[in-house]
Formats: sequence, structure tokens, C-alpha cells
Amino acid sequence: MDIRQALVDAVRRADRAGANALLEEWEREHGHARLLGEVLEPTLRAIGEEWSTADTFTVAQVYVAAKVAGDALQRIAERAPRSAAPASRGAVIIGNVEEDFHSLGRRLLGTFLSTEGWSVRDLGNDVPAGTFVDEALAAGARVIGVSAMMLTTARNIARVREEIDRRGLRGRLQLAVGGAVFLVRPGLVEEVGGDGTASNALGAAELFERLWARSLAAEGA
Ligand code: B12
Repeated sequence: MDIRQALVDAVRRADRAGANALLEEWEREHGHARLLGEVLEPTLRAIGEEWSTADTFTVAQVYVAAKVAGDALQRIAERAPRSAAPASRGAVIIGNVEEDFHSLGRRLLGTFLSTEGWSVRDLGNDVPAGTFVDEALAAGARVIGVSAMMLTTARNIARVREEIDRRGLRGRLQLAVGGAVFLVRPGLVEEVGGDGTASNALGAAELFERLWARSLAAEGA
């Protein structure tokens, strides 16, 4: 069985339960760790491509795809081996940048960071630049993680960069950026003023740790 094709077919039928059953069966055979890279990400990318070019998916079907991916990724997060991290590594802020409503990747990011011991404050979708910085200061966070899935919205991250710099917090507040558009646009991290990125939630904990250390070093702490 071609799992990706079977998943696309279930999504077309808006069959969330059927899609989940297929994925759980695949996970039992191949392990949940491979699901993200080998099944979910390529299938969502393919659905996104077809949606934008051939218009053969409706928004409702794409929503179903996101729900199914969210269900599966939640299972992956629950089963991921916990690191030997201390109970709390500190507070971090995450959110989708202004005008971006692609919540799935961000929620995953939050789940994985929490698993690794970070105390995550998730501000949700469509977060104004100033709010990221206000909340980081209120929580004592050293890293802000901003998610954007589209080129247009990714460019709004530059406003978060400006807000950090305007308040004299460059170095003290580190700006992590991510979302699928960063994978296909080399140079975008630098263009929007990001301090670092990770291609998926599995790599985010290491990134946040590195940026946290950089913030401490910048303050001479
Ligand atoms: C599902 C989906 C939707 C759903 C979102 C549902 C939800 N609750 O999230 C809905 C239907 C709402 C939607 C709407 C739209 N979408 Co849409 N969508 C997608 C789709 C198919 C999958 C996205 C997804 O969930 N991926 C799975 C998650 C797990 O992956 P992820 O987000 O990349 O996150 C991972 C990593 O990137 C990383 N990560 C994410 N954030 C961060 C942050 C940090 C700090 C770090 C370190 C890492 C990190 O970790 C995550 C987990 O591993 C993509 C196609 C694609 N190529 O991805 C299009 C896509 C992103 N959408 C697109 C478009 C155009 C739109 C709309 C404008 C369509 C329209 N005309 O209305 C609207 C815009 C809404 C808005 N303003 O935000 C385009 C963007 C084109 C571009 N590059 O500019 C894409 C690429 C489709 C396409 N090929 O055209 N969409």
C-alpha cells in the first residue's frame, strides 16, 4: 500500500478516523519516528502544491489534512523519548507572526519544547510584534520562537526584529524563526532578522538551548 496516496484519498473523503487508522497501522510497522519525515510532511506538501496549482482540494479538505496531521503528531510527541533535561529549562515564548494562521506547526513546536523541559508560553496565531516582546519580558524569556508558513507573513517577522532592537534587547532576546517557507527560501532567516532556525519540531529544542546560551553570553551572565 502506498501510504501517502492512501492518506490523500482519506483526506479527499474527509475521513479523519480512517486516515488516523491508516497512520496508526503504518506507525506500528515502521515506528512513529519516521512518520513525520516520510509520510506527514511530504503528504502535506503535496496536498498544498495540488491545492495551489490544480485547485482540486477544498479548504475544508486541507483543514481535515491538518487535523489528521495534528492527531498523528500529538501521538509522536507523547511517545518521543524524554531527554534527561532538568524539569524546567526556563521560559520561552512562541506564536505565529501577524497575519499567519497556520497553527499546526507551532502547536507541535510547543509540545516538543515542553517535552524537553521548557516552560512554553504559546501566544497563538496572528501575534503583533510588540506582544511577543512584552510577553517575553513579562515571563523572563530569553528566546522568542516565531512561526510563519507563507512568504508574505514570514516578512512580518522583520517587525519583531525591529521591536527587539528598538527596545535595546538585541542579544538578550534571541529570535528563533521557522515554518515550511524557510526550507524553500535560502537566506530568508537572515532577511527577516532571525537568530536561528530548525527545520522541524524535533530540532527545535537544540536550537532553543543554543540561543538561550547565546543570550546569557550576550549579557555576560
Ligand atoms: C494545512 C495548511 C493550511 C490550513 C492550516 C490549518 C492549521 N490549523 O494549521 C489552512 C486551511 C487554514 C490554510 C490556510 C491558508 N494557506 Co495554507 N497550507 C497548509 C499546508 C497544506 C500544510 C501546513 C502544515 O500544517 N504543515 C505541517 C506542519 C507540522 O509543518 P510546519 O507548519 O512546517 O511546521 C513544522 C516546521 O516548519 C517547524 N516550525 C514551524 N514553526 C516553527 C517556528 C520555529 C521557531 C521553529 C524553530 C520551527 C518551526 O516545526 C513544525 C513541526 O515539525 C501548507 C503546505 C506546506 N507546504 O506545508 C499550505 C500553505 C502553507 N498554505 C498556503 C496558503 C497560500 C494559504 C492561504 C493563503 C490559502 C488561502 N487562499 O486562503 C491561507 C492563509 C491563512 C493564513 N493567513 O495563515 C501556501 C503558502 C505559500 C507561500 N509559501 O507563501 C502553502 C505552502 C500551500 C501552497 N503550496 O500554496 N493552510
